[in-house]
Amino acid sequence: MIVGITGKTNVGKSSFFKAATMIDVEIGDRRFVTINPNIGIGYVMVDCVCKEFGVKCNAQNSICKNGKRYIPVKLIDLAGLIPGAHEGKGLGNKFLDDIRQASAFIQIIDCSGLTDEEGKPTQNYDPSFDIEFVQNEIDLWFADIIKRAIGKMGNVQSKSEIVQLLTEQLSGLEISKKHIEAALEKASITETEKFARIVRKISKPMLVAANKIDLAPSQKNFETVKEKFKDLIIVPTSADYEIVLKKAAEVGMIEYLPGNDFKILDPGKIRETQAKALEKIKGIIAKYGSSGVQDCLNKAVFDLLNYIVVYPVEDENKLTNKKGDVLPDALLVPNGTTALELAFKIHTDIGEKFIAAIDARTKKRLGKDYVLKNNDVVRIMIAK
Ligand SMILES: Nc1nc2c(ncn2[C@@H]2O[C@H](COP(=O)(O)OP(=O)(O)OP(=O)(O)O)[C@@H](O)[C@H]2O)c(=O)[nH]1
Ligand SMILES: [Mg+2]
Repeated sequence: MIVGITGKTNVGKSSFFKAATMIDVEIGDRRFVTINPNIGIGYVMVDCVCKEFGVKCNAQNSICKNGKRYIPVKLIDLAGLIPGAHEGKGLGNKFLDDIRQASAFIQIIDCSGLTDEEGKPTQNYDPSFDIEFVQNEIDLWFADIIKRAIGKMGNVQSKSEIVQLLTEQLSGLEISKKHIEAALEKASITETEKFARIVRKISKPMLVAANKIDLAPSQKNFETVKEKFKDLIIVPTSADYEIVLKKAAEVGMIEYLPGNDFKILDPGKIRETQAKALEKIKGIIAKYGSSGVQDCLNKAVFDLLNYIVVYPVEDENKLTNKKGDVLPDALLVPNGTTALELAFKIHTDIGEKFIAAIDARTKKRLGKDYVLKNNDVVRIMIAK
């Protein structure tokens, strides 16, 4: 699963990426700074089950801090778009090719309205337009690919053949048979653009990060955008503030767990300019709950993609792996994953030797078709 960070040029995509991954990528107040995509690891945050079980974790594949589990998610920071990108304008098609791998998008908008549709400085610009044009560019690019795929299909008639051939042709776009079947319920392939739009929405859902929320005009625009796009998840963010907070935490100036408020550790040691900057950030957190970056990642994985968290262990009583690490791994799996599918996800060998799973809470035996629930802690029993 890869979450793509997309949007118009000069809106803060790379800043958001840096805020989420702390990888020092190039950021600049001009257009088309990013050309080749940046790939890195961000984290979703959940309440760890360690609290409920009253144990102390030795997290291995993830991080557990103060009862919060931070689970890795791959992120890709993409080159910026302008209207006409699908026809090659700006960085155009090259960019669009890089989005193939994304399973969901976080579309960053500049909520301040201080950049125009091409990412140049302006005033009083309506960021709603960006939400529309960016989706549109991606959908039109999808439509082009689907048109080409249909062209190659020749004279097929039956629905199952259409599904089969489209699945083959579009597999490189991370579009599955299920996605195609669901889209065909709503549109036929003769209405290519409509079909493309639907299949994109199903296969690569999108939420919006209303970024630069720290700038004064953003607050009014945020309300307008929310009102206009009631069917979209829209999260106010300040990528800039999140970077500042993570850096301040790194040097020990503040205590900060991403997604939460922060605490100044030694107010006597802080310079006045720093105190003022932190105070401004406090104001935004008071108003919106957080810097929003963590919230976006969580919503992308849990709301758009509908994933859940499960904790496989090798000893259901001690909740450990073979080495004795307590609750070592927190895995993200799609809602609907069965015990057997989890076993295969851990290792093909474990899948092949699967006998049953044991629920660590109830100690009950779970069959191969048991559908996992969020926060399940399970041991997989395998044949010797
Ligand atoms: N005030 C404010 N400025 C921000 C925020 N996020 C990004 N910026 C600024 O916006 C400008 C563009 O940031 P980038 O992260 O390079 O934007 P981008 O979308 O990756 O741009 P391209 O790669 O050129 O398409 C920089 O000057 C950033 O400092 C934010 O949350 N608040
Ligand atoms: Mg960039």
